[in-house]
Amino acid sequence: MPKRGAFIVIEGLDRSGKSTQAAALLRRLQDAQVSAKLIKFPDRTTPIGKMIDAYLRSESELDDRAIHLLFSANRWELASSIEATLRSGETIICDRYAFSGLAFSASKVRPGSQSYPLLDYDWCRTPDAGLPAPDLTLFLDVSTDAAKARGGYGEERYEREDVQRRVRDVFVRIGDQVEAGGGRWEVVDADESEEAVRDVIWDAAKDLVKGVDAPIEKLWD
Ligand code: Z5A
Ligand code: MG
Repeated sequence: MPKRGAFIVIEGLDRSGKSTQAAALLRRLQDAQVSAKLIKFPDRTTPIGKMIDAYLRSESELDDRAIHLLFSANRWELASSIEATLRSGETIICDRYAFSGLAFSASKVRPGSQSYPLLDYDWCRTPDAGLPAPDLTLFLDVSTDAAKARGGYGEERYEREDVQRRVRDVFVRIGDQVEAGGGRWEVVDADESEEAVRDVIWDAAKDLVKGVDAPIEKLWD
């Protein structure tokens, strides 16, 4: 039976270099004649994505549960096309996925509190259960100082130091849970130069992109 494509997710904090590295990995795969495409969440082009975009730019206000479900719906819009692409033998590089959804929502705190969660972690996880599960997630771990020194930090809703710190804590919890469930979660030091990060990512992905024999797993199954 022919192998299917690999599903590779790049996650991380704000300005950790996800989009830069996702594009670099795509170029490298194309140079190596590997059939691959790049997708990104949120996909701000769909009707749901446009609502998300307005929220992130603080042009609209939405209930915290409602925006969480919209982010998830934005992934479900593409779920069957992700599966079809992988089955056709094409590899997918995905710039942010359900783990961002969980990390950003579950790190929200109640007004006036620094630590009391607004939304329950398991409640936040549930809407994405059953989506195609990644074969590999690369978590780009960046320090606040390095992120702040990079362009564009602070322009959107969640780009604040206290928020990013809490988000990182939830990402660590998610990584542990992914690994406990048999998934692959690799932490990459994203304070390093663009080239150094590129090499680490290639090392982690190079065998996988030759094709995958195993069936597509379901997230949080
Ligand atoms: N969000 C959510 O709440 N729920 C969800 O379900 C999902 C997302 C999917 C928008 O995401 C927000 O949505 C995000 C999470 C939330 N909020 N926050 N924070 P987005 O993906 O659209 O955000 P973005 O605008 O693409 O920013 P970003 O992803 O945070 O940036 P990045 O992709 O990680 O970084 P970059 O664009 O590749 O690089 C940033 C700059 O740094 C750029 O000038 C690069 O040239 C430079 N760079 C990159 N790598 C390096 C290294 N290694 N050294 C030095 N400079 C570098
Ligand atoms: Mg990006």
